[in-house]
Formats: sequence, C-alpha cells, structure tokens
Amino acid sequence: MKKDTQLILALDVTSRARALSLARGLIDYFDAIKIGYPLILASGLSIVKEISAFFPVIADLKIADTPNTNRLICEAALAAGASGIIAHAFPGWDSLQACAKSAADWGADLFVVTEMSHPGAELFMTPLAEQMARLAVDVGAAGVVAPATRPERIKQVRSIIGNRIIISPGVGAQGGSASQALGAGADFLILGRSVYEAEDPEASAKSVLKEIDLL
Ligand code: OMP
Repeated sequence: MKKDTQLILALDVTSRARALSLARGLIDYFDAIKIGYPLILASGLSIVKEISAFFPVIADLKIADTPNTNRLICEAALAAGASGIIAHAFPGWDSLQACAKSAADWGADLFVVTEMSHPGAELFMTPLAEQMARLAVDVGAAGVVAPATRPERIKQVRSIIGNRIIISPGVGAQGGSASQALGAGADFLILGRSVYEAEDPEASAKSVLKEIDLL
C-alpha cells in the first residue's frame, strides 16, 4: 500500500452514487478506500470492482468464520478487486491462516483486528489483543487494525508486531486523535464519518493532514 497521506477513507455510505462521487473527489487525500458491509450490502460487491478500478480498496468484511467459509469470502472480495482484506483473529489460527493464504494467492494484504476501537471492545477484546497480534504475525499478515481511541494499546501492539503495518480507526467521530495515534505507532489512520458526513469532506481531510504535518 502506498504511504503518501497515511489516510484511509472508510466509505460507509449507503448510496452508490454518493460513494462514487466521494471516492473520485477525495483520491488526492487518501492512500486507500475501505469498503465494508454498509456499502456492499447497499450496492453489491460490484462497488468494490468499480472503485478498485481507480483506487486501492480494502474490503472490510471483518471475516470471522470457519477456514473454508473464510476462504470463500476472501476469494469473493479479492476477485472483485480488493487489494486488502480485514479479518478477525478470534476464530483461531486455522481460520486466519485461510485468510492469509487467500491474500498471498492474490498478492493482497491481510489486516487482522487486534482489539476494536469502541468502548465495548474492552470486555472481550482488550484482554486478548496481544495474543491476536501474535497470531497475526504467525500467519504472516501484512498488518493489524488497532484503536486510535486507545493510543497506549497501539504502542503495545507495535511492540509485538515489529514493522508490520498498523491501520487505526477511531479518529474523529469516535474521539481518537490523529497525531496521538500516529505518535503511538500507527502507520495509517482510518477516517469515516468525520470526512463523509462533513459539509466539506475535502476540507475535513485537509485539516487532518495539517494536524499530522503532511500539508
Ligand atoms: P468512523 O467511526 O465513522 O470514523 O469509521 C470508522 C471505520 O473503521 C468504520 O468503517 C468501522 O467499521 C471501522 N473500524 C472501527 O471503527 N473500529 C475498529 O476497531 C475496526 C474498524 C475496522 O476494522 O475498520
């Protein structure tokens, strides 16, 4: 993944037309676009094909099933043009290995969720996040997803995964700080509502770039 702006756009809108217009209008400010269930369920998987024709797409299907089902989900997203996929670690090593193999077969990046960014994730995910990060390393993932809402946890995950990539959601709408997340060791920030719900999405992306000294 290129690392020009260190920003990934979470395109969680449910209108195909709005998604395409945001994607086309914002490509100068982002290194990749993350597409998940809200947009895929509203527009079909073809939206991944359409956007990946002009910009790198990470398919955020938070894959969390048995190894064979994981493989089938990965293949569908990768065949549609995604160059990255996001999977959960909690179903275990074999399920995650299936995702890693599919990603390798397609020359794509696998990102593994260590602990999620919302408050409720502290119940089950925080206590196991370090094991999840170790599993990500063991299966050869390109990187992990770690929360901008808890920069100290990014630091902890960084100490486990070495120089693998950390992509970090939770900046803006969830209260996380862009500069603190990067300072803690994140490589990329994932921005959703703070950009696509802004009156001026371009200005909102620019203000984050200014904060992190890239503008
Ligand atoms: P906003 O909260 O609107 O900025 O969007 C954040 C995006 O990151 C959404 O697409 C979430 O589904 C995603 N996300 C999290 O917010 N927290 C996580 O722990 C993990 C993800 C993710 O895997 O992308």
